[in-house]
Amino acid sequence: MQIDKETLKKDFKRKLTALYAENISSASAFHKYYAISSLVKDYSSEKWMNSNDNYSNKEKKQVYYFSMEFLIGRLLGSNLLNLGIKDMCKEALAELGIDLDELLEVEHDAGLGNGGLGRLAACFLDSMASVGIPGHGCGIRYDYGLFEQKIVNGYQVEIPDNWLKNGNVWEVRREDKAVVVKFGGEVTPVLENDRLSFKHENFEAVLAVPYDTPIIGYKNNTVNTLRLWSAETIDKDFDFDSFSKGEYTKAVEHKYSVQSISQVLYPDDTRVEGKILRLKQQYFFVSAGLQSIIRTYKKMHKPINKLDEYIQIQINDTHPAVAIAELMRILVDEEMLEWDEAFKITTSVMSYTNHTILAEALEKWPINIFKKLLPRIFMIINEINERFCKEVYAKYDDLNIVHDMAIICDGYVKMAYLAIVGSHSVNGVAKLHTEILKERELSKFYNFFPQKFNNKTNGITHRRWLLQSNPKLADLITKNIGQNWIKEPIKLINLLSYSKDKNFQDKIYEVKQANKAQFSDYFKSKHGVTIDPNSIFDVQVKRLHAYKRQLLNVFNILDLYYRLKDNPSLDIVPRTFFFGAKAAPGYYLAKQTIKLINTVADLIDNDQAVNGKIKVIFLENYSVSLAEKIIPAADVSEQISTTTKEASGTGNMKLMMNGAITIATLDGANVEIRDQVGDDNIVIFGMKKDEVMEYEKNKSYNSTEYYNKDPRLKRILDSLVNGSLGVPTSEFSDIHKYLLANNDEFFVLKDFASYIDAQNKIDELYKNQGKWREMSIINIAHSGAFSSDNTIKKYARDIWRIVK
Ligand code: 26V
Repeated sequence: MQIDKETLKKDFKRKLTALYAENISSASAFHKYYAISSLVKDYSSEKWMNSNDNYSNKEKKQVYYFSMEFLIGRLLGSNLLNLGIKDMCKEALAELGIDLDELLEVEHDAGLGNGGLGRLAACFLDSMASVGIPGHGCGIRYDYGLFEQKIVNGYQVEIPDNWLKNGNVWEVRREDKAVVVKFGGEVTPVLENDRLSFKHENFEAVLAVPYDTPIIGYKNNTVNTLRLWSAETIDKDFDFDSFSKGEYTKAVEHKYSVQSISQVLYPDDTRVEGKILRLKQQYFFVSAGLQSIIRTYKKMHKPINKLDEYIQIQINDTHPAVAIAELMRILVDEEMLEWDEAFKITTSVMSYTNHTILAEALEKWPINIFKKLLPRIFMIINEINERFCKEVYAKYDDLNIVHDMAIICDGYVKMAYLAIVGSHSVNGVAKLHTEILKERELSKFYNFFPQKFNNKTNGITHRRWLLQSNPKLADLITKNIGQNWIKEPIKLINLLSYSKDKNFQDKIYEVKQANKAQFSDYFKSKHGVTIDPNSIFDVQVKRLHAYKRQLLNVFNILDLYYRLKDNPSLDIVPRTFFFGAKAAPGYYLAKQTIKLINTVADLIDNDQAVNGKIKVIFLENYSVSLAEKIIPAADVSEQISTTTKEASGTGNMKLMMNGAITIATLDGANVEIRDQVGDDNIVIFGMKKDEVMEYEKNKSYNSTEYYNKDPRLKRILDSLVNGSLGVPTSEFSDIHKYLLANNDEFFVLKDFASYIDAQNKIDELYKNQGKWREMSIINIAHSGAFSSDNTIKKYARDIWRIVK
């Protein structure tokens, strides 16, 4: 279907009337947003249907990305872009007196994720559709996404994110495709015709209702599906049994207990809390997803033992790892396959991505909780474990190794081990991360299954993170190297020949300045605060975690502040330090760090002596849509995690793609960014991998030594507890204690001096604008290597065995 401006205008007016009985002059911005979005969905529907038909007619291999999180953000802008009708739509609406940009701002972010892992899933969906891979998302339709952050008196306050309040125009509820998921109860083995089967009784049955969202590929007619499951009681409102016995409240209680399964996204992305509800969420969507996949597969009338030739499932971290046991259950209990054959098929279908080595994030479930909630699944994992332990023993003849590798051990079910044993592929998300997994965290498994391990460095969709969020830069690029880079982002490399071109350098500067001015205007109108667009925009945006070391950034700011106080004529380029970060609601140290950032911001704001030289801005409620605003305006990208701790990072790639210069440790994908741009075009500091590992092994670090020998550190740390920051002396005593008495787990003090040097280097480089702009161009030129299109093609080829 070819849509032109006149058609769109007519359709839009009709839609507005059909939906709301309104015309343009009376409709609110939200109604106009909803009407245009509904129209965009209509326009994509035929392509969606055709893609589905095409997949089933041609019996194409389907990929399912199983993830607890999909951090989608807004969809109107990206859908218009991918359908190739954005400019036309903007003009058409303008002719009706409507500003498309205003409508884009009305959309509520779909914030169904915590951070990197969830956003990666969203980038992968966009790339699978755009590259033309039949790949779909499977997850949970949370009623509440990641909390909204408010800053009150410098502290984070969490507000529930009721994102569905005004309806979600993009989704289609498919009640006819609902399935039943069973929890609890008892399982008894019964012998039937010489075969053991398992009778499951007294379980709680929950209805899983799918909501489908179209995932539109970039100008290629492909529309894939994101299927999110919502939990409902089977009889909708109440349990009739209880109701008819006069137990009205019990009936209603049951309804709410079932709905709670898909009510809220867990906001903690590091520390595992053994919450039963989270395990319930995991099994809920995994079981629903698998049941619907198998049902569709069986409609093709293919033999069940060929499942792996048609279905591939990627499990995003260990959260969906119960999928391995659930598929075994379906194959053995329902499809009557023998164990060995079922296991071969299961491992051939499943693959697992690891996203962290932080010990506290490795999921393990207490056996008693697990067994009670998922009795049959537990039996299956037990069987997988026993067989695996036998193999390990046969190979090494060493019970200690068996103990270290057992899936069920010391009272826990270890999800990462299940994921490895039950998959044919285990991948890390950056070269360094994969090496660490192989060498240290999972070395025993690597020795046992070397062929399973591989690296897939993360990526980002350049459509959202450049084309859509930074149109000025995208236009400038196209003007100079043509538009091939849009379909083939690796072609951005052609910008290299312009890196020393004075004229192009000036243009790059103009674009950056325009983006900075635009951000400053936005911020002024929203918060009433003035930001100097001529200052360096120094940006650290990511979740708040000790290992990401926002504290190190704050310490540099305090040091700079003291230097300016001591020497008012210190010659530095004015700088605005931006932080955007949500802390997990129960993560005290992270929340105190937010208070510290805001305290330092106030201290600086209230000091005439440094006004106009430095400023600190805490960006409240950092989210996908806010990222799309700040990243195009950034000059400096802060990627300062303790080396070995950040599995990859993806913000680093987004900022690079938008021309920011990275200040970084050689951690995660920063290493690969350095390899791309070369040492001269990135500023590296801090401890290296081997050094960190050495200190950790020997436990030889002593943070107090650094406090004692560096007067700058002494001054900063003392200021936390001597009242000089303008807050009571007790306010930051726990941060102080964490760094000194508790020995600074992430080496903030150790890396401080080298970080200050690196920051001074940034200042020097910025003063040399010719050099700075050249660096910026070189970074943009190499950023095509980090397009998630490339990443996803590698998953398709190496893991899913799809030839493209
Ligand atoms: C872990 C947990 C632990 C249990 C409680 C809930 C919860 C929720 C999420 C997670 C996952 C944490 C892992 C994670 O987000 N890793 C990040 O993945 C990014 C994409 O691969 C990567 O760029 C980041 O470096 C990595 O920290």
